Amino acid sequence: MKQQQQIPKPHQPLVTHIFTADPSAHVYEGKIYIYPSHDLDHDEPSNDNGDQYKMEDYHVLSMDSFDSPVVDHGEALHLRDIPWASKQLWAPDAAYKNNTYYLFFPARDHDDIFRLGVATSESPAGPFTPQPNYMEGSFSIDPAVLVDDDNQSYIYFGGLWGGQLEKWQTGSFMPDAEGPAPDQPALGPQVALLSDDMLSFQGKPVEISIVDEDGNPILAGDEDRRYFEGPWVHKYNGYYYLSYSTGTTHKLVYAIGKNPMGPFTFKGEILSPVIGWTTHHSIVQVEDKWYLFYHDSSLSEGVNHKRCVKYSELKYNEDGTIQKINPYPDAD
Ligand code: FUB
Repeated sequence: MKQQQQIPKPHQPLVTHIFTADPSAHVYEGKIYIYPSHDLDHDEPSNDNGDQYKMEDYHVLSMDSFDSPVVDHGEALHLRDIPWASKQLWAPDAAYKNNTYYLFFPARDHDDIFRLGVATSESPAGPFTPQPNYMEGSFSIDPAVLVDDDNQSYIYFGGLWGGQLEKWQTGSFMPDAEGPAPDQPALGPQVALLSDDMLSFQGKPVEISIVDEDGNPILAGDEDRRYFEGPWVHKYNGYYYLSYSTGTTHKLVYAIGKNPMGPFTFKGEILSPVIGWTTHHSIVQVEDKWYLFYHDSSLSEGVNHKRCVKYSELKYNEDGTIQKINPYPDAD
């Protein structure tokens, strides 16, 4: 059911009537649409596998502008309607092409393996109709889709630990596989070309390389810079910006490249750690300004799996680097 909420303020929860996380923001039909995860309100224990993130559905949020109330468009897709999925509808993203809105999402299949699915709608607010099977060749979590200026679409994905990325290093699912040693190159996110109809991978996904200023790969032990989860790619001044979460060090960071498939050169931090363990974001241009959408656990006073989505303006320096954002400016 559609519900109107308050006018949002920067660095404050967009909505407070449900717990939300992992916001993917886009401008569609002249409005700002946000595709978050919907955290369930429960008090079960947490673990490193992320079992506490038990999400079962998606709600789409929108606002006409940053001076307008947020609208919750109600349930846009539910686990019960996805034949291949068994649990955990984690961080989604949306894309528009072919006069159709696509919702890309991860979930565990009936073998408990994370896969990526896609659902379609005629409206950016949904409801979305899922494809009967997961995307062939997909694995892990956190899909983010870039429709490039030439109309080629790319899907970025992957997350460590509960997101199972370590388990796919051989190309098959190895349930006991661990990540690289600290002095070895870190695992990067994966990228695949999407087919013209956006419903399948075009070829096999490849791993993205993230390097330092000298061209050396970021190492697995470099937890302030190495990729953990939550990829997002946007374009600014002709460059591709890959931003992501560092997980264990709780930062949002970014790297820049000339090619959407990488390599990307590490540049710096976008957002300092927030209240709660996870940090996850998207970056979107609205008219002539840029915005970061992110989440923290302030609405539940720090419960990791009861999060709330927020926004902040994002500014670039003249050299194209991003100015680091303090998520709690009012506390200074
Ligand atoms: O919301 C569940 C998981 O937590 C997401 O998929 C990750 O990016 C992290 O935010």
